[in-house]
Amino acid sequence: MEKTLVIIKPDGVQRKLIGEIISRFEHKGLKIVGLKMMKVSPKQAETLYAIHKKKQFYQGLLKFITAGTVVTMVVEGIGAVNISRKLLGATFGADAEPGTIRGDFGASISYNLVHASDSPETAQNEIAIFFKETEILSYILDNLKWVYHPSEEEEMSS
Ligand code: FUP
Repeated sequence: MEKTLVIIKPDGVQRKLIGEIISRFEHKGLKIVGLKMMKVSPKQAETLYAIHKKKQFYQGLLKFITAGTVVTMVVEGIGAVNISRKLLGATFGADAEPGTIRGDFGASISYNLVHASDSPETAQNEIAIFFKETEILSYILDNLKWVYHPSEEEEMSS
């Protein structure tokens, strides 16, 4: 089953949006299989944002993600990566569509509340930055019977 990494960034925690943001993922039908509060270390931040190392905003990005408490989550579901990106909306709240997390709660052109991996491969690497295997749980949510059609069951139980 596809998994992705979601981070509620320091601005999301400070603005008391933890519950609201987690609800978006739960209500969509995705399953939270890993969850913790933490402070991102400089090393974790550098690994997470290695792809942006040459960008002019890189240092600011490191400063922002390490600036305060965050919530990290592993979110699971069929197409979890793609669905999570859609739930987030465009990169900055000022551009993001209403109905998305960034569109509903963000007005900034630099703070953007939440991170989600941009591909299944990236997701695997990013999950490993923040979670040990033993911190990712496998459990049944009975309501998934009403989230997915029976024809999707095989993927659901894999
Ligand atoms: P997203 O995938 O929507 O989170 O955004 P990107 O991967 O394009 O960028 C990663 C992070 O870099 C964003 F969360 C915000 C930051 N960023 C800037 O600060 N300035 C920019 O011009 C672009 C991105």
